[in-house]
Formats: sequence, C-alpha cells, structure tokens
Amino acid sequence: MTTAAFTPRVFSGIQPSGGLTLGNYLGALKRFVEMQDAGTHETIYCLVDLHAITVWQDPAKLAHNTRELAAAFIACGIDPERSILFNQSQVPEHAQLGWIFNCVARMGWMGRMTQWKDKAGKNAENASLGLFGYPALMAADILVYHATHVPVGEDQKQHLELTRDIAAKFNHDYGTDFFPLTEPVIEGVATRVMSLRDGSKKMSKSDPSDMSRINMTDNADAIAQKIRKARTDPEPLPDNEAALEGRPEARNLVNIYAALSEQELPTVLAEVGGKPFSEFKPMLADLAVAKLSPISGEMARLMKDTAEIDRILSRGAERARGVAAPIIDRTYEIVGLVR
Ligand code: AQP
Repeated sequence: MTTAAFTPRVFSGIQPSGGLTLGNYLGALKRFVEMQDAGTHETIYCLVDLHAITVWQDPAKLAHNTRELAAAFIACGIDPERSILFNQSQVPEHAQLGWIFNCVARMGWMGRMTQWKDKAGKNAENASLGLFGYPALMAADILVYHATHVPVGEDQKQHLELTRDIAAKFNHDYGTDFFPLTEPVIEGVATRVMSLRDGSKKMSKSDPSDMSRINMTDNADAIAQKIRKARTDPEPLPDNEAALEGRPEARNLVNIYAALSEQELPTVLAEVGGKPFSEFKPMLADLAVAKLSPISGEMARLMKDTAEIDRILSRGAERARGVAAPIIDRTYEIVGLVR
C-alpha cells in the first residue's frame, strides 16, 4: 500500500561503528534535524547497534561509540523530546520483525546488494550471516514503525528499494495491506560526500585512511590539515556546474562548501569560480571549522555525563516500543504466530 493511508512518520538510523564523519553529518544527520524541525512528520531516530555488530566491534568501543553517537545527534540539534532517539538493541521488536523478514526476503535479493558485495568482498565465505541479512533487519527497523519516509544518503537507495520489495511480498503473501511502501528521501547536494583522498570513493568511517575523512570530533587544526591535503587537480575552479564534469575531487569540495553554507551549487560557483585551490581550500577550512567546532564542543560536554545519555536512550526506547509493540502484535496475528 502507498504511504498515504499511514501516519506521516520518518525513521532513520546510523551505525555506531566508529566516529561520525562529515558524510554522515551532511548526508544524514543534518537532514534528520531539518525533518524534525519541519514538524510535518513524527521523527524516530535510531543508533543501529545490531547492524554495527554484523562486522567485529570491540565491546568497550561499541558502548563508547553508541553513547558518542547519541551525543552527536543531540549536539547537531535532535531534541529527544520532539524526536524519539534510542539504540536499536533496547527495542526487541526490531529483531522480532527482522526474523519474520528473513523468512520473506529471498537469498537472490540479498546477494545482489552492492553493499554486501563491497563489504564481504572476495571473502564472502567468511562474512557473518548477519552481514548478508543486514537489509532484512533494516527493512524491519523501518517497517516496525510503519515509517512512511526515510532520509538517507545515496548509498542506501538500493536497501530502501529492497525494503519496499519486502513490504510488497509480505502484503502479497498474506493478502494484506499492512505494511506501507516507504519512500526514500535522498535530497540535496551532499547525498554522497566523497573521500578527500579519492573522488571516486565515498567518505566512510571505516576507511583505513583517517586523511580520507573529516571526523565530527576533529579539532580545527586537523580539519584544516585534511582540507589542505585533500586531493585536487591543477585547474582553477569553474564558474558553472557542467565544467565540473570529470573533476570529481573539485566537485566534492564544492558540494561540501555548498552544503555547509546552505547555498545552491550555482550560487557557490558564482562566488568561487576562477579561484585556485590554494585560495578556495582555506575558505572551505574556515567554514568547516565554524560549522563543526560548536558541534564537537557540545558533544564533548555531553560525553561528561554518560548516565544522562543512557537515561535519554532508555526513555527513547520505551517510547519507541510504544509504537512498535502493537505493530508486532498485529504482524504475529497476520502470520499465525500464537501468543
Ligand atoms: N559519504 C557519505 N555521504 C553522504 N551520506 C552518507 N552516509 C554515510 N556515508 C555518507 C549516510 O549516513 C547514514 C548512516 O550510515 P551508516 O553509518 O549506517 O552506514 P554507512 O552508510 O555504511 O556509513 P559509513 O560511514 O560508510 O560506515 P561504515 O564505514 O561503517 O560502513 C546513511 O543514511 C548513509 O546513507
């Protein structure tokens, strides 16, 4: 069923699989705050720790990263009163629906996921079963709230299509219209922030090179140094978008500038067109420091009281269960699972 018959509700998540990057911030978190502030939808945001453990996580680091990610959400502007903010493992309904969707999704669908191919690589025999089934759990994360809209970066588009396929197959198999066909929301200039070292690779928290990304906890010196050393080409910046064709590193830096300054790309190109990188990079570094330093400062302040973060997460989990539990009850009934 299309989303029209359902309460307008946004769900999205981020893995606590390492420090947050500028890519996660511009592609996801900043958009989460905008959707919360728009007030047009209920907003549910999740730290997807069960997804993080599909690859090895050191237990102490996972706990630290989960709390730090919660601090990042709040520091960026997520209000735990207006939005529901919690970590996935505290809401067992995700895993309950995830199992049912493991039985709905087909092996062939999962095998075609590019993220699976990228992450498992040539060593698929040794990858965890959880990594293979990741998109079915992601579908459960979304559909256990009957979410109508999911803001994500470009890299998650295929998983969102699979979520719709799972909902459609469940609805078809059980002769129901219980689950919505959720809409992805992939908008803006920063839906795919690229590595600072290689304009053909996405910026990622698990990239072995720290110079490839800006971390939300980087200080001003580190941000400036990473931007100064970012790979570029020898030409000055163009004044129009068409001339960025074939210049992925230049496009990436200009996109980052546009997203951070909240301007359209043509406006930025009119401002910086003709400048050499030696002039543009310090402008970008100053802007990035001005935007990110208040966030990292607030994160550091929040991390001094982790008991308060834990309290916020467990209260969020309680509220999340209030939405998810009736949906699980009805799903069990539809499937014929006796309670
Ligand atoms: N480079 C990016 N540009 C724009 N958006 C991005 N996102 C991630 N990287 C970029 C968006 O951030 C959200 C959360 O992502 P995630 O942590 O759940 O997993 P991911 O997509 O696998 O992110 P990473 O940084 O690449 O993590 P690792 O290295 O652990 O795999 C999603 O909405 C994603 O689109």
